[in-house]
Amino acid sequence: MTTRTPGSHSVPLVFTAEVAAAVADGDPVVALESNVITHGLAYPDNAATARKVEEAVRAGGAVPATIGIDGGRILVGMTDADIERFASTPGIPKVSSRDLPVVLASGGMGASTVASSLVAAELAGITFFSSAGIGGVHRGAETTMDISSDLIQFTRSKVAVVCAGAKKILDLRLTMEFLETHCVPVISHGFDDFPAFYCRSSGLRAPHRLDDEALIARAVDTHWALGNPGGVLITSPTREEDAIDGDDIEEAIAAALRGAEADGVRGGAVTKYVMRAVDRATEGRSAAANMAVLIHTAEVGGRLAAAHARLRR
Ligand code: PSU
Ligand code: MN
Repeated sequence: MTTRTPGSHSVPLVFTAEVAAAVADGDPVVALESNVITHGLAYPDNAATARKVEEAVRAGGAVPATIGIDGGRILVGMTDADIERFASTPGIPKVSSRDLPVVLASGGMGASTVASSLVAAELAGITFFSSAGIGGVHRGAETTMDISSDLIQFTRSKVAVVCAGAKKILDLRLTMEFLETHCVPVISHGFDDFPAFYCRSSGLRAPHRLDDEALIARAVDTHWALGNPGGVLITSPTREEDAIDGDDIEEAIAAALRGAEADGVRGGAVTKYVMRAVDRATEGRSAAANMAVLIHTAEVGGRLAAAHARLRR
């Protein structure tokens, strides 16, 4: 299937039959990124996790559509063989929004970040996306200017984003400020604070709390009815029993950031470097929490997409 965009260049989208049918019927669909598969975890844990995340979206009541770039086309929904290939092929590049045109024109495989997955979801007619941890404003951004394009993409793609906040490796206070400045609504689902991935709280109060899923779905629609071009960020904290205490990992994060600086790691490589270093420092304790938050977020994404689809029935 191919969509036409202004300028008449076509962006080839390849839907799985299930996702195509769900989109056509107005059934709930949740888009998922693939960078977390290729860069977040090692094989074969990444393949197993990607499958569990898809199952969690289904448990929430929606159809999962994992996004990836393959041979100059955007995959909208992956088959099991696709997931296996993305999980086990070394060296698949991380593709954010600005990389999309180049990677699509050149062919080859690419792993979609939150930002590029949102571009794909909007083209595909999918209104919900879920990922446990979004990119944000990095610590030290006042000198490095390292701000994830995920945040910019929220202002451009009409897709609701469900997440468990962002990791504490970032500057979450500046991340919240950035979202406010750029008019991105942030709704915390059933919790007072903005969460921090596998830590339940970032220590920052969320600007809005809504506990009712139908109400959240209405707020998303109202954002678009107001003529806004972008999305809404909806956060849900990981479950209490799966969470890691924020103070416990602060030291590991600080050490990892010093390591990145000392090793001259810059730009897009910082996120992966720091995440891996924190995982090592917490001796795999974060790995279980990591898996739990990915699954939790996917299920909440499925439920919210289903609540949103019910508004139209
Ligand atoms: N945050 C996480 N885990 C991740 C990422 C972010 O807790 O794996 C990944 C996502 O794919 C996100 C990307 O879209 O990193 C952001 O990278 P950058 O900061 O380079 O924009
Ligand atoms: Mn960056």
